[in-house]
Amino acid sequence: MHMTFRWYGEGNDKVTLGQIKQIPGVEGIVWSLHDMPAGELWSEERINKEKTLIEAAGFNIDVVESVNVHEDIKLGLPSRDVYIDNYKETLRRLAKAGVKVVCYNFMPVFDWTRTELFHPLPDGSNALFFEKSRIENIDPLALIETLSRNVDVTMPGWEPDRLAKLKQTFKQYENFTAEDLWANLGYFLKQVIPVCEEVGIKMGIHPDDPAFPIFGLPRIITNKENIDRFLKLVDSPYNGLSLCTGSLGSANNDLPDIIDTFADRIHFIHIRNIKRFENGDFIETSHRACDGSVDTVKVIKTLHKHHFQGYVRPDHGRHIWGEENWARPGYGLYDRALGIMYILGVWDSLP
Ligand SMILES: [Mn+2]
Repeated sequence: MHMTFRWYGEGNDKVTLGQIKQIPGVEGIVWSLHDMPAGELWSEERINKEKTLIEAAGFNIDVVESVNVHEDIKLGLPSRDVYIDNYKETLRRLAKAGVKVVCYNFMPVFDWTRTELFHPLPDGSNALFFEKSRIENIDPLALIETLSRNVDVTMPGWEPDRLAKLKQTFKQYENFTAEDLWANLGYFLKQVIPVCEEVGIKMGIHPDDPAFPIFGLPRIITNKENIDRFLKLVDSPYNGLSLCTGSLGSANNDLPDIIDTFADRIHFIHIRNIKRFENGDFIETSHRACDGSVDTVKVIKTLHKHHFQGYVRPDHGRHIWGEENWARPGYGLYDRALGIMYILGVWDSLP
C-alpha cells in the first residue's frame, strides 16, 4: 500500500506541501491541473512544472486525480472524438512524466454532491452533509448558488464555464438513459485503454457520489453488479477502479466483499467513513469504523489480505480545530492527517 494525499496546487490550496511532509507515511501527492477545462490538452510545460514542484518537496507524482472527461463524451455527441483524442494525448504526456494511475469519473453534469458543506457534528466539528429530501425538492442551480455563497474556492465540477451552461446541459440530458451512459462509457474506454496499455498508465474510475441517481440524471458506477459490468466493458488490467468507500458506502454496499471480488483491478482507493441515516441522509465522519456506517477496519484488513500494492489516500475529512475558516470543504489538513494515522495504525498492526 502506498499512502498519498490530495493537494490542489500552489495558490489553489492553503494546505502546504511542507505541512503534508510532516504527516507520517505519505509518499505521493495526488495532483491535477485544476484550472484546466475538461477536454483540453495538457501542456508538457505545465505537467513538468507540477512534477518539479512536487518532487522537490519529496513526493512522487504517480497519481493524477482527475483528468476530467468532457460532457460531450458522456453525452455521446459527434464532437466527442476531438476530446477523446486530447484525452489520449494527455495520457501519453502524463506517462512520459512518470504518472502511473489516472483517476476520473463518468457522472453526468456533477461531481460529488452535498446539500451542506459545514453541517455541525455533536463534537463541535462540522462536515459535508447530504439531505435526501432537500435534493429531491430543489433546483440544482439554486442549490449550487446557496453552497457557493459559503466558500471562496471553485469546487470540482462547479467551474464557472460549466455552471454558466448548466441549464443547457440539463436540456441535453433530457430522455438520456443509463443505457446511453453505458454505451458512451464503453466507446470512451475502447479508445483510451489501448493507449494506457501502450504507455503503462492504469485508469481508475471513481464511483458515483452519492451512488444513486440525483436530479433525474443517471448514475451507473454505484454497486458491485455495475462495477462488474464496467470492468467487462474492456477486460484489461489497465481498465480499473479508484474505489471510494464513502461514495459506495452512501448506498449501503458491502465494501469488503467488493474489494475481495475486484482486488486485482483496484489501482487506487479512497478511504473515508460516512454515517448513513434511515431516511437516506448521510454525513461524513471521522475515519474510525465505529463513528460511521463503513467498516473501515475490515476494509483495510481486506486490502492487506490481498497484499494491496496500489495507492491509497484518506478522503474527505471533517473540518476540525477551526479549519472551516480556511480550508477547502472536505479537504482540510487535520482530519485527513488523523485519517492517515488510523489507516496506517490498522495496516501496521497486521502480520
Ligand atoms: Mn472519493
